[in-house]
Amino acid sequence: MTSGAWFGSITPPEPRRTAPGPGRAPSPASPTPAAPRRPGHRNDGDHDFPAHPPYPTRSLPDHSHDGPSAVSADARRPDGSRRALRIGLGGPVGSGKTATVAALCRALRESLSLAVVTNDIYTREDAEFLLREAVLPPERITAVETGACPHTAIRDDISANLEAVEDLEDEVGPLDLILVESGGDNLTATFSKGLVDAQIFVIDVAGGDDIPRKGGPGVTTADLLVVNKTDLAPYVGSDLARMAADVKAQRAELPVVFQSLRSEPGVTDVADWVRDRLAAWTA
Ligand SMILES: Nc1nc2c(ncn2[C@@H]2O[C@H](COP(=O)(O)OP(=O)(O)OP(=O)(O)O)[C@@H](O)[C@H]2O)c(=O)[nH]1
Ligand SMILES: [Mg+2]
Repeated sequence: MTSGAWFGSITPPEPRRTAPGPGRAPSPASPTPAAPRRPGHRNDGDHDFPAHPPYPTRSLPDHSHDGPSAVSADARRPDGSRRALRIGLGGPVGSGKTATVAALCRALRESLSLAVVTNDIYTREDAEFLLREAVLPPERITAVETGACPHTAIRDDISANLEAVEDLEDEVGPLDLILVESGGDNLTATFSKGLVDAQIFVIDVAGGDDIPRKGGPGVTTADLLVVNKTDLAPYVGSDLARMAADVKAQRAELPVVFQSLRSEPGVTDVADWVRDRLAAWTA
């Protein structure tokens, strides 16, 4: 492994974009008149919905890309050298992905050479946060503006993210590890195996202690599930024991970390997991 020095000046590079996105929608000059409500479908607190189930349920196609058709990213660079291990962090909006990335950078930057790609829909907020926090030198942090649903850029058209990780490795030199943070998305969002070698799915206790039970490919199949913000559990009435039992039922032996980044040991368990993955990658 190589070791990485780090410094802190902020000179943000230009963000990359995926295929031309819709851009930020202009604010309407006046509010759009509300569409007339259909009888029996009011959403004004006076619920008079018909008895369930008034609608058919059906399974939609599986977009998790975990099946045999998923491609594996080439582990070698064009010159034959081994490329960096790529780990994706996905999960709902505000669950603590950027905070986890920042904490991982602080925990690993002295012993590893690492870099980060962030994804935001219309901005580069997360990259700017990491730059402000000086978690890595600026040239090791780059942003992708997805301009569309975040899962599109990490699962369906991964070209902008692939270009970002490859450019980082070309420009910064040999890297041990690249963290790719997805924009916040829903429980179905997963990374293409053509983009990352392993994925961490970050949920938090404030999103509801029923989230693990609701499943979805992030919760059930991510290589590591992180249940973040455990410090908030008493304040939002989340039952951590119940969450742990639901996680066990959904993931069997796949690993899970319950963490709070507001107290010790913080990101230590996740950092250890990353080190283990890297050891397996370089073995
Ligand atoms: N109390 C508490 N707050 C946390 C913890 N981790 C993160 N936060 C806070 O939660 C908020 C959202 O964290 P982010 O890291 O920006 O979340 P994110 O998943 O990157 O959000 P998006 O990129 O917008 O989807 C911030 O105010 C963090 O400081 C934690 O363990 N405990
Ligand atoms: Mg973020």
